[in-house]
Amino acid sequence: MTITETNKKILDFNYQLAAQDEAFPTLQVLANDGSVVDEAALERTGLTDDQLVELMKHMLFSRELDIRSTKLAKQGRFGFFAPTAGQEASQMASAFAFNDEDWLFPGYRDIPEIIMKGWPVWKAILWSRGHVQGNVMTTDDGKDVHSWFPQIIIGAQYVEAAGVALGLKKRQKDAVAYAYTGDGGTSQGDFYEAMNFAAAYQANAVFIAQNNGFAISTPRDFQTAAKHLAAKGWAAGIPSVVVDGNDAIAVYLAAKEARQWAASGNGPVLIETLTDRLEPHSTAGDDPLRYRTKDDIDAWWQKDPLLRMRHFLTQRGIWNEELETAYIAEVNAHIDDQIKRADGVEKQKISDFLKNTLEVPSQVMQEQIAIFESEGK
Ligand SMILES: Cc1ncc(C[n+]2csc(CCOP(=O)(O)OP(=O)(O)O)c2C)c(N)n1
Ligand SMILES: [Mg+2]
Repeated sequence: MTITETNKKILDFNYQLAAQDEAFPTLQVLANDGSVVDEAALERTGLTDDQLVELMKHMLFSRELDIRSTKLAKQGRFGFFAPTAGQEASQMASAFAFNDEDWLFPGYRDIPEIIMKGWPVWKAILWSRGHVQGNVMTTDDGKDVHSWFPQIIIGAQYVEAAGVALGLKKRQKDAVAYAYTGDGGTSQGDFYEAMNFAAAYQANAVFIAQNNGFAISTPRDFQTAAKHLAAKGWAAGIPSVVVDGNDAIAVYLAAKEARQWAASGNGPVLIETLTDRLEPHSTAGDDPLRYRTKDDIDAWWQKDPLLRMRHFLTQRGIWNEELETAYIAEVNAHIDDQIKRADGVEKQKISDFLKNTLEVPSQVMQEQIAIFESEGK
């Protein structure tokens, strides 16, 4: 007698592990040299040449902000900053697929995505310095920016996004909540709870897990035995995709289709972007060479998402060095202007800081506020 094929497969644990690779192949549209590996997928994005250039500019802006922020932080002029170099496709190309009406739930590394929504750079600088004015989510024209503040508590923004996504669903809005976390974030309880909740209510959420291989110094394999972070979405019953996170076109396509799916009332989607953080974890002091090799970092620089996009657009005849140099100069002049603006804002008093911590200050805080105010601080 032989066991049935179905039962054999059920009990074949090696098969189960191997089957996960087949279930989660990597979405890719551009090869590393910028050539198109799937023309039909490129067409499916619906991106015009103007939009492709706009996306390239967003990615370049992000890289320049990263370079300047890192230098300014070393001079003590920018506060906390989490470097973004290497993640421009994962961040900017995904964010590019959402509308102003959609609600962004960023992590601390997702400052550029908020700026893409119209949050001025000077406010981002004040936020990095812990200034209360950096917590005002409006444009310079006074319009609301549909974004929450960069979340420091790993994974917590997923729970917040699930709640807002349910609200959008109940109000029948053509809008979604889109949330970012890292590979480390997918090991948190909040990550699972949020996806489970959002899926149970078929809420309008798009969850993006940026797998950059490390949670500070902890490699991804030490954090979870899951072969694909995307598999965690299947456990919640939601469509989940793995994308080449350094391929801006593939990331955009996945995000655009996920948004369409979620906004149409079909429930959430999880997108895992495979990418790399080319620089230290933050400006607060981190030496990547204590937990990864220079060869590994150098190899990822060869897969820089900007190189790939630059080659692609140049081959298409819509981008060149001259345009890039001019745009970079423009961005840096803007950043200079925004730093001056942030520096010109009146310093926050210690008493103001305490007043802004809790809606109703505790007895002890009230006493502290009175003491600092009496000293003019
Ligand atoms: C709940 C919680 N635990 C621990 C930390 C400390 N911490 C800050 S960043 C970080 C790593 C997060 O890694 P990942 O989610 O992969 O994001 P990445 O920094 O790589 O973008 C940790 C553990 C925190 N901020 N919040
Ligand atoms: Mg990470």
